[in-house]
Amino acid sequence: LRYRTVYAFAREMYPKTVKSDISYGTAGFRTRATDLSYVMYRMGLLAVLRARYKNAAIGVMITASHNPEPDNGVKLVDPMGEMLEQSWEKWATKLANVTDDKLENVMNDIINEYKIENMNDRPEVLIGKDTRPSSPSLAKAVVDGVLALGGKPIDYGIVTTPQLHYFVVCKNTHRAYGQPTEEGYYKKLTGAFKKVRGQNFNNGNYTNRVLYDGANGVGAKKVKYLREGLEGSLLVDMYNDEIIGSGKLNYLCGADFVKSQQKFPTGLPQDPNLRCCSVDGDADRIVYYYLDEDKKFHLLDGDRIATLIAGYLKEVLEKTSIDLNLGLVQTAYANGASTDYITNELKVPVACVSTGVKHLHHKALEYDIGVYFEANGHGTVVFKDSAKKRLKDALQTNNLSDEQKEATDKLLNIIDIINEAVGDAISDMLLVETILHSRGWSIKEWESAYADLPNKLLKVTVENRAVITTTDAERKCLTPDGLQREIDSIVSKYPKGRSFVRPSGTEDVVRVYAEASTKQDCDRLAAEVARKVF
Ligand code: 16G
Ligand code: ZN
Repeated sequence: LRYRTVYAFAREMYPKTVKSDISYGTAGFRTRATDLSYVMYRMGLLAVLRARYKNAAIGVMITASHNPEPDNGVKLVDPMGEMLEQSWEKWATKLANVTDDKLENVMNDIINEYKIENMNDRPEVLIGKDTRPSSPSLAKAVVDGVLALGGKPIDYGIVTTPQLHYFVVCKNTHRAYGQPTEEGYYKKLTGAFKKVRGQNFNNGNYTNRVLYDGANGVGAKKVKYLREGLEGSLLVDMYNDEIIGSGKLNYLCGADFVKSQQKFPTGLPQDPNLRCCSVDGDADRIVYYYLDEDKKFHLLDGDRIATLIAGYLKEVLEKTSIDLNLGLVQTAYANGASTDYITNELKVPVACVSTGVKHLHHKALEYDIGVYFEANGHGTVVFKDSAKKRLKDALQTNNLSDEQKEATDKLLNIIDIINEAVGDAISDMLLVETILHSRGWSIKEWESAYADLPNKLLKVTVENRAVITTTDAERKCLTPDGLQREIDSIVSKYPKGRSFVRPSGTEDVVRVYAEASTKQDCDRLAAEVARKVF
């Protein structure tokens, strides 16, 4: 009987109103909020199937991240906090696009394909949403889908994407990772942060005040709670915190605006040399920046954060008695100067993978300690369980020198500042602040490690972007025939030139990236390559 209701309910309450297909891309489904109700209901169904198949709690996050306020989206979170496994993406796409009368068939196809037999189980589905005005009704659609199929929805209300990932991991590790509540999340992060910082809130050229651009979204709402727990150890000055219904979400502010426009956001005081950071609309990305005495804008993006973290972890690690391998994962968008610096100065191995968090995360898991960041500010650090165990065991042995003991203890606390489940703007901010404090660095000193090569990102609209296929972590084109040869010959004319093209996974465009030793060369290189793509 319940089964009949599932599909009757779908037809009545959440009919498929949109004819055109959508696809589950690198960031799940994302489109205009008004076109998403039936998709949400269906993702509620899919989450229950996935949870039954994995015998674990699954997450559903409703957000369109840095997109404008009228958009929304949805992504599923796997049991250990990863993005939905790739082989299920095609089922998500099928389920979203099938007509109402065939919905039952696709559901049965999934049940058969994965031999899901425990259809009477009542697994938990954790649901979170961002601050968009459309999010509550879309969350209700997910809840209805979960209930219709007999799952147990747990509505976390408005949370950041990384908070939801954290809750899912807590649930599935039986709280070994932390308490699956917001309070548990803040306590874990701030507790570890305060321990590492100690009683001296300032150090050298580091001052414990940061200007924080909340993008008028969930990242603003949540930092208010965090601040209380920090108890003055870090002063977070909040800007752009008009939240629900202001229409200002991500508008002229937020991490995506700052990174892609390479501009200072609206709403923050423009005093020189103040350390500023911006998060995006679901608080899974962060970038730092400042204005100098001449009002020149300086950006410290994901590449900078990655190098700061990797350099520091390497140093702390060397002071422990334990030999763990540390690696850094980037994408082709990482500035060439950062890659040179990591390889030649830090001497940390670097891997390059395709765009998208799941690729970076997956690769980072190959190291004992894997740091990964996209240039856009999404990233985190992952530690192998065996690595954590070795650190903990070492601390128990009592045969460490004081220095080794201190370093091991510090590293273990640092692990607790980090949200290993996924890139987390709030946790990344605490980590950056911890490192700058420990080094006694101002933002300028952090920046002085290396000089970014001038770089440019262009969008080119073509009839069919799928004709471009790539290899070698998207750094080389396979098709159309001859394109790569042309790019190679253009690039060879420019000192320190590098350029690649790839079809976007989130927009109907081809992206062209270029960098070169001067701004003028870089602009020319980008334009020349873009012309070949047309
Ligand atoms: C998605 C990805 C992000 C990537 C971006 C690239 C996730 C959760 N998000 O937003 O990591 O940088 O896509 O977009 O994987 P593009 O394919 O349009 O360049
Ligand atoms: Zn985001």
